[in-house]
Amino acid sequence: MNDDINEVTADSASGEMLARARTAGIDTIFDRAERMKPCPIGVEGSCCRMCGMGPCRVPLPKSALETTEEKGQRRGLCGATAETITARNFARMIAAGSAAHSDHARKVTEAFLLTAEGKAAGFTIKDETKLRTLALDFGVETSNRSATEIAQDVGQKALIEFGRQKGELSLLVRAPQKRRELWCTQGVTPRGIDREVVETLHRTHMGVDQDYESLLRQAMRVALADGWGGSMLATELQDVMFGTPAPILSEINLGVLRADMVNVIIHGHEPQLAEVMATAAQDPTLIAYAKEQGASGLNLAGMCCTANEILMRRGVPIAGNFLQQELAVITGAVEAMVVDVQCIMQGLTDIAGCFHTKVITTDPRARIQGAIHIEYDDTRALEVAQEILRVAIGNYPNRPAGALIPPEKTALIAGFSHETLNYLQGGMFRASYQPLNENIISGRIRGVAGVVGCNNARVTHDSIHVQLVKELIGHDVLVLQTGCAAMASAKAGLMVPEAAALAGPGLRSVCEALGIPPVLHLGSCVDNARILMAATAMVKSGGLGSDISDLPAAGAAPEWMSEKALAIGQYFAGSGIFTVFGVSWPTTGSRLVTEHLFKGYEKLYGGSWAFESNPVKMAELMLARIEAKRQALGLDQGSGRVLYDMDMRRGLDGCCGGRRKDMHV
Ligand code: SF4
Ligand code: MSK
Repeated sequence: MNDDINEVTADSASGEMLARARTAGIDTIFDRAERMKPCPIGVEGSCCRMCGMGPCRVPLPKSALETTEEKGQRRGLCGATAETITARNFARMIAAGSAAHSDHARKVTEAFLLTAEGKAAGFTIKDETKLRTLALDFGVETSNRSATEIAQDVGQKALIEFGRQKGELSLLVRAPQKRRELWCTQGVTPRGIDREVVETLHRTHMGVDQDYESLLRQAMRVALADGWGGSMLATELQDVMFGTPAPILSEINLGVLRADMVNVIIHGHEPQLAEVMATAAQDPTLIAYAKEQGASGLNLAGMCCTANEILMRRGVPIAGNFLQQELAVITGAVEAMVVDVQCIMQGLTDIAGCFHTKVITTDPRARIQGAIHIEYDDTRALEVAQEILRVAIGNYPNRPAGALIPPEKTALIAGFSHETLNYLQGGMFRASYQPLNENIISGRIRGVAGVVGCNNARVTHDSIHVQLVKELIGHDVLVLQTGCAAMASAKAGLMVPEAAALAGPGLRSVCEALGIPPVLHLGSCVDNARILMAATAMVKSGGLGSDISDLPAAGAAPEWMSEKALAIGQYFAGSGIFTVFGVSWPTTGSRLVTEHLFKGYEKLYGGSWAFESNPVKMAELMLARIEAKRQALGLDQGSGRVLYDMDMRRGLDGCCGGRRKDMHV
C-alpha cells in the first residue's frame, strides 16, 4: 500500500478521507488499484474475446517487432492479425462510449417530447430562443407557431436521428462546409446514431471486417455520430428544457457537505431527476420533515456529470469528481447517494454498508445489488424526487456519531455555454466570437485547448489535469473544460477570475478585461458538443482558416478511464482537433494501428491522436500543435500583439500581404 497519500491524490480532502478509510480498514478503489495491476496483454489491446475459441492473446513481442508484425505472425486461432484484434477492440470501446452518450440523449429526447406534449409535470420549455434555432437546423417551421408546437416537431425529428437508416444526421449541418465535405470524401458521414453503433458491433464480430484501416474508419463514423449526433442532441435539448447555462457561482469539494443538514448526493449523468430534486429540495414540507428529524435542512450536492448539469444551470454545489464517490460516503455524513447511469462504482454499496448511507438506483438500465431501487419516471418526476428525499431525510437519525466532513471547498464560476461565450464577447447586440479570434490573431491568446475526461486510479488523482492546465494557461492558452477534468481544475482554484494571475500576460489581460477565469467550465461529458460548437463558431467568425483543423487548438484527456472519453477523443480527432490522451494507450499492441491513429488520421482528417503520460510533455505537444497552426495561418509575422478595432478589421484584407485572405469568409 502506498503510504504517501500525496502520490495517490493531489486533492487534500480526498487524501483525508482515504486516510480515514485506511484507518478503518475500508477498501477503496485506490487500494484495489495497488493490489490489482492491469493485465499487460489487455492494456495494449492484444486480447481477443470475440468468439468462443478465444480468448486469443497476441502480445507485442519484446524484440523483432517490425519483422514479426509485418509477417503477420501474431494471429488468433481464426487467423485474425494483431492489427485486426487491436483495431476491433478500439472500435468496440468507441462504440460503447458513443452508445452511452447517445442512450442518454435518447432518454432526454423522450423527456423532451413528453414535455412538449404537456405530459412531463414539472418540466417546461425554458429557452424558447434556443428551441427556435434548433428548429431551423431540423427544418421545422417556426413562424406563427407556439413553443410547444415547435417542440413537438423538434422532438419527433430528434427521435428519428437515432434510427435513421440513410442520409446523414441533421446537426452535421452545423459543421464547417469543408469538414462536411471531408467526412463525405472519407466515407465517415454518420447516418443514424443507432445504425452506426450496431454496424460497429457487427463489423467487429468474429469473421467480419478484418482490415484495420476499414475498422478504424467505422470507429470514426460511430464517434462522429456521438459528437455531432447523440451528445449534441443531449446538450441542445437539455438547454431548451432546463435553460441554457450562464455564468454562475458555486462551490466544489467534499466540504460542501453539511454537518447539520441531510446530505443527498446525486451522481451519474442524466439531468432530469437531478433537476426536479433541486426543486423538491426547496419544498417547505420536506424541509420541515428534515427539521423534525433533527437536521437544520436539506443539502443537495452533485457528483460526476449529473453534478455538472445542475451546477451549470442551478449552481448546485459539487461534492467531487469520479474518484471521490466512495470518499464522500466515507465522511459518514451522506444520507443518500442517488445514482442514475454511467461512472457509478459498484464498490459504493460495499462502502455504504459500513455507514448508514443508502445507495438509491433510479434507472431501470442501471441496477446495483445491495442498492435500494426507486424508479424514476418523467411523467411523475416530482413525486419520485420527493419520495427519494423522504427516504434520505428518514435516514438522518441513523448518521453515525463520528461523521467527518473535510473542510475543503473551493469557489468556482461555471456556466460557460457556447451562447454565453458568444454573448460575453460582444453583449446582446454584437454577440460574436470575433473578439476571441482577434485576440488569437494578435497573439494575446496563443490558442484554445479542450481538456476533458475522467479520473483514473492508475495515476495520481487530479494531478495530471491540474499540472497540464496550469502549463497551458501559463503559455497563454485559453482552456475549455468539461466532465471530471473541469472539477479537478475547479478544486485547484483555476475557475475563478483571480486565477488569471497564473496565466501568461496575454491571456491574463484578456481575462481581466472580460472578468472571466482563464479556465472555462463548459459542462458535462455530453457538453463536449459545446466545444465543437465553439470551434465551429471560431471558424465561421473568420480569420482563423476555413476549417476546425486550421485553428490553433488542441484537445486532451489526461486522466481518461471511460470508453466515453475515447469516443470524445475520436470525434475530436475526426473534427480536426489534435488530441492527446494520458495514462495508457489502448492500441500499443499494434504498431500499425497506433501509427494509423497518430499519423494516418492526420492525413485523413487533419486531426489525430497522441499519447503522453507526463503533463508537462503533454502540454508541450499541445503547444507545438498550436504554434504550428499559428504559423500555417501566417500569424506572428511581424506586427506584435495588438487588439483589432472595427476599422482595423475592415482594413485587414489590404494590409496583411494577403496572409489572412480568409478573414471575411
Ligand atoms: Fe481468437 Fe479469432 Fe475468436 Fe478472436 S475471433 S477469439 S482471434 S478465434
Ligand atoms: S463523469 S465519463 S468519469 S468525465 Fe462524465 Fe467523469 Fe469520465 Fe464519468
